[in-house]
Amino acid sequence: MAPFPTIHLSFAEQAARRPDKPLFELPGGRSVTYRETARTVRRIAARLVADGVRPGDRVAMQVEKSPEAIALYLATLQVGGVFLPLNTAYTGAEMEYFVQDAGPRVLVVAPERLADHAHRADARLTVETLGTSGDGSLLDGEGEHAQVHAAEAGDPAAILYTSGTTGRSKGAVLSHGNLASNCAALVESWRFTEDDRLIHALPVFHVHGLFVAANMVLTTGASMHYLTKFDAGTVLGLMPRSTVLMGVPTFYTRLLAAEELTPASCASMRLFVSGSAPLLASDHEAFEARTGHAILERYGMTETGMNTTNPYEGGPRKPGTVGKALPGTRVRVVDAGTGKPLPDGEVGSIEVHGPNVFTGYWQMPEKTASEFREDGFFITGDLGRIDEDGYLRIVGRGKDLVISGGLNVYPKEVEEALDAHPEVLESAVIGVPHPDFGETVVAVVVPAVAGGRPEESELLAFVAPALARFKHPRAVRVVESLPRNVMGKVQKAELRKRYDGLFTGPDA
Ligand code: MCA
Ligand code: AMP
Repeated sequence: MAPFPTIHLSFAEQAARRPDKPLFELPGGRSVTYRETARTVRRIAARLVADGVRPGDRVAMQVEKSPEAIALYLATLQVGGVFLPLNTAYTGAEMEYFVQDAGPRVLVVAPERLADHAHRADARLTVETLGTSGDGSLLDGEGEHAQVHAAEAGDPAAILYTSGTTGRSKGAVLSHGNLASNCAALVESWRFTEDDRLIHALPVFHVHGLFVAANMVLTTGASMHYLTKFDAGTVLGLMPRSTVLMGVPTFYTRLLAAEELTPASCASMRLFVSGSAPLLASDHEAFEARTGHAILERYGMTETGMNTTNPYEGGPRKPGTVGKALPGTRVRVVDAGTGKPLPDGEVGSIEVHGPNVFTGYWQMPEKTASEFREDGFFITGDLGRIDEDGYLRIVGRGKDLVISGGLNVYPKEVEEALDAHPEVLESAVIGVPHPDFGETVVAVVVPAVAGGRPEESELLAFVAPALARFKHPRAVRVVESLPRNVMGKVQKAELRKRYDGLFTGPDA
């Protein structure tokens, strides 16, 4: 029987077919071919095996974006390991939790952060380094490991942590089947081919940059302009040599602010994709008016990969909607209480089913069970309705979550950090509209002593060691008390209304 076509195998097939084709096009004109990447993958695989990685072992990575980081991902899949990418913004306290919880066999960090992590090394964990210029202990050896672990569709391929609305972060375990099937559905839906040249300006430690953007390139034999971060000027400069851009809404807000965005600058582009957070209908319309391109909006989640997409062809890309289910995936809107499907047009809980849906939360069987219906549908926590054309519209979130520039911030985590300050009695953290990040984090704080005035700078310095920078409140407001309903629950909707114009109103 033929082995299951994992992302690694599909990449290896492309590398054999077009060894001299550039896979990564880097700033400054350097490129890295499929052959070179395949060799780096085999070298890293040899190192991982020497470090004791066996099928099912976790390989954690917290490094800056580089071609070698992608090679590490592929090498982990090759040897049957479970890839665990971590945001470079995570602090020591956050890293401590992930390493303890996931128990990786290998932790790969940036050379300059080795001192922060060296103490973790013991008989069960090897700490390796990987820099951005081909440096680091991971690349010390010249030996290559050619053997490929024959993974089954249901075997774990990756763990991605998503914060929880209560308590600890949960590791979403994604299988080889999840990654491969979702990638194939996107390649088909967006007509992605070897002729595409993708502008890759997303981080590679989340689903969007790794399992959507990079996987599609790796498995089709396409090329990517591989940027360490998003910069509107750089992206505009690359567009005449590119065909596709995938980004979060902030990319498009920033591109719209640039005069150079014209039909001529987009002449060779065939597709602009947006996701991870709601794209303003006004930005969608403005982009089309400026360039002639209707941005294609799609909807996904860490636990499910991509669920729905607006059409590539055969129908309009409707502003404010996320389109229809991808091939093989089913999406429904139900009454959150009873789980019964609702008629089109009514707002309810969005649920999904399909080969894209994850296998469960790492070592949390009860939490996993509580997020699935008996018939196997996953409860996303998003609220939506199906419109008159059968397109899904996301109208809100059942979960308490802020999405800032495409990055998720769970208010509970920020509130716990603030509440630990001696001058704080309690806090409520909310998301308010922001012109650049879509939404941003605002903290509303009640002082421990009536009339007290905890300093904003002091509170921000206090939470800094516990929270990655993107989770920090962009404003702190001190109030006498928080608005509560009769049940004593803090009314965040009321707070959101009160501070709605903080960054976008007339006084912003
Ligand atoms: C950077 N900062 C942020 C964010 N990013 N603060 C809040 N929210 C953010 N998203 C901080 C920086 O640390 C810096 O702090 C300050 O804000 C300004 O940084 P700037 O240079 O403007 O930021 P940037 O480097 O240009 O980054 C903005 C960005 C980036 C391009 C929007 O955050 C980004 O690439 N986001 C994409 C994230 C992503 O891939 N999400 C997909 C998750 P200081 O003031 O101290 O200097 S996957 C997902 O959601 C699902 C599955 C899906 O559907 O895709
Ligand atoms: P995460 O699991 O961190 O990747 O975040 C997933 C969440 O991002 C989803 O549950 C949605 O709330 C949100 N999301 C992703 N794509 C979109 C979109 N196109 N429109 C609105 N929300 C989105």
